[in-house]
Amino acid sequence: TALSLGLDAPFEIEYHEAIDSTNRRARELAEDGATDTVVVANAQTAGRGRLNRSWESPPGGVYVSILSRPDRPPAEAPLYTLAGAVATTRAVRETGLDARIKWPNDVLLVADDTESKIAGILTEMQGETDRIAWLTVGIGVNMDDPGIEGATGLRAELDEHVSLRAFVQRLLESFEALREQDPESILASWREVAATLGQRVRVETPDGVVVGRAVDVEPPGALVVETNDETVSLHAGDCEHLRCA
Ligand code: BT5
Repeated sequence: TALSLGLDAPFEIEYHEAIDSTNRRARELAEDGATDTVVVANAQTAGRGRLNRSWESPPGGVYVSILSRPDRPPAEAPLYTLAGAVATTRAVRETGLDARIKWPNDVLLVADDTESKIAGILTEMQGETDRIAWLTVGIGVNMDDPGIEGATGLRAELDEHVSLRAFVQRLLESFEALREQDPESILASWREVAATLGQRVRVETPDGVVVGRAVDVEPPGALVVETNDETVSLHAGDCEHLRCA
């Protein structure tokens, strides 16, 4: 129940001490007809990343899945990933850390020449022909260092204690405010906290590898990259920031 975290939100809150995956549970709730529900867990035993990858989810981290039924076309689903990433980045920045977004779904801490992943977003949805039937934005934020190369956690970075409850509360409020906004405002907020824009990038897309300079993000969340001879819009892929290039 919401009482387990004492959260105050315009959603139904379902809390689990441990669960396989909050996104898996949100899908189950959606298939049972639920909406506007947030599944929160203290630990996951089978946390999911994109493309069948896994998400390390030790106890004490933030594992949240927000289920809703936005009245928008399925093609706009990527906007919710961007909104989830902006909300997460804002919540992390409020603790004083310099968080930025790596397109499309990573939240990084940027210090000197190193980037460490502190959070990731996984959006899953069911589309109908002209509208989204249900959509889950899954957000994982590390509290402790998960012990993965290139990853870090809030408690590992901050000297003072971070209240999990207060953090999740801010995250939900921030997401709630963003998801009501029009696509252009979401993109504008995204640009403000992007790590990727202006960088030389190497993006592995389903159609091959693209190397160039990331110059913008455009609806519904595509990365615009200038290569040597053309400008391309990438709708999905794994992005790597290239240093010293
Ligand atoms: C993501 O995938 O970054 C999306 C992660 C979403 C997790 C949340 S937790 C709540 C909800 N319920 C779920 O079951 N999932 C969502 P991707 O971009 O594919 O990154 C996954 C890759 O990041 C892995 O292959 C590892 O290399 C790395 N990784 C795994 N666990 C990590 C962690 N805790 N912190 C940082 N990096 C991690």
